[in-house]
Amino acid sequence: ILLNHMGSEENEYINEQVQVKNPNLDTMEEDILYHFSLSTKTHNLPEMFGDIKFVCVGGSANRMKAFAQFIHQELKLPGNPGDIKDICEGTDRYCMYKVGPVLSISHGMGVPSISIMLHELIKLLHHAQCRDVVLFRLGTSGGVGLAPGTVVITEKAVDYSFRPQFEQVVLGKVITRNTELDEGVANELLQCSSELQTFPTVIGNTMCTHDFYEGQGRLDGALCSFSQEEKLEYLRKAYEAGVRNIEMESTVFAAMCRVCGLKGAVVCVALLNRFEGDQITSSHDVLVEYQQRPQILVAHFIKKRLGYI
Ligand code: R2B
Ligand code: URA
Repeated sequence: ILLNHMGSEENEYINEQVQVKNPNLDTMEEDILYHFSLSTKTHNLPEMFGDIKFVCVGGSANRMKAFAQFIHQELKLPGNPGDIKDICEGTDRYCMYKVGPVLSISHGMGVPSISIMLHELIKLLHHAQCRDVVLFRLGTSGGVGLAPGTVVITEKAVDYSFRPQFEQVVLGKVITRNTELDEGVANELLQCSSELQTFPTVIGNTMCTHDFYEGQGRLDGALCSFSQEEKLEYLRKAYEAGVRNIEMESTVFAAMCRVCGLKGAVVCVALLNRFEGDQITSSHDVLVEYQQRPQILVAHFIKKRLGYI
């Protein structure tokens, strides 16, 4: 049953088990997680994934492999971080690495790509009977009035008109879901950044768009139908609505976490200040260092939660 008013599927966090909201799954003899190349018949999901407590997702396959190797070092786990194997090697849609209680998965670019991954991830965590899972998106973004390299912890994921909601078309009708993220996890992450004191970090709203160019008000795409002044006016309005960065996955991420009883957080580094320009002009090395910042922050959070610090 699909209910189409906001809040109708809200999870009450009574049972901390990861919840699917689909009665059809109970009657299926096998569930094939096609884009992961995993299935409930061919894989023992509780044995493979039952101990997962932290799931970190991010756009790029290489970056999520690097994160898996980094967290392996940080948690001082036995074995060689270079030997970590891609659990989804049977497909090249997404990659997945497991390091102790941490799962690192790539999701590609944009809402459709991450939402397919999240459907299969949430089913995987459900089939594996995981409990008390925290899900992080570690990403890149365009900053709105922030110095490049600033890390933004998302308070609310908002749409193109700065509303905290995600619209999905289901059977030809629009369903709207709330996109507020877990306040406790966001504050804990901010606390981690003040302990680290290695890069500027803020809490703010994150605008999610369906395009990198026109959708984010860039003047440098193959198409552009607005003026520089119109662009700046839109960014100013976004800033006034509390938006501090722009990316392409946060609303569906937040909406799906909320409905399924997962505590979710979005941590993205700003690669540039969109008031200053549209092109990403920093050197490769600077960009690599920026992209490590959300990883360092979330690794600190995980180490604290596990009692390493
Ligand atoms: C941030 O970076 C990507 C676009 O360059 C997109 O996946 C996002 O959200
Ligand atoms: N990712 C985005 O979606 N936008 C930017 O400006 C930079 C990275």
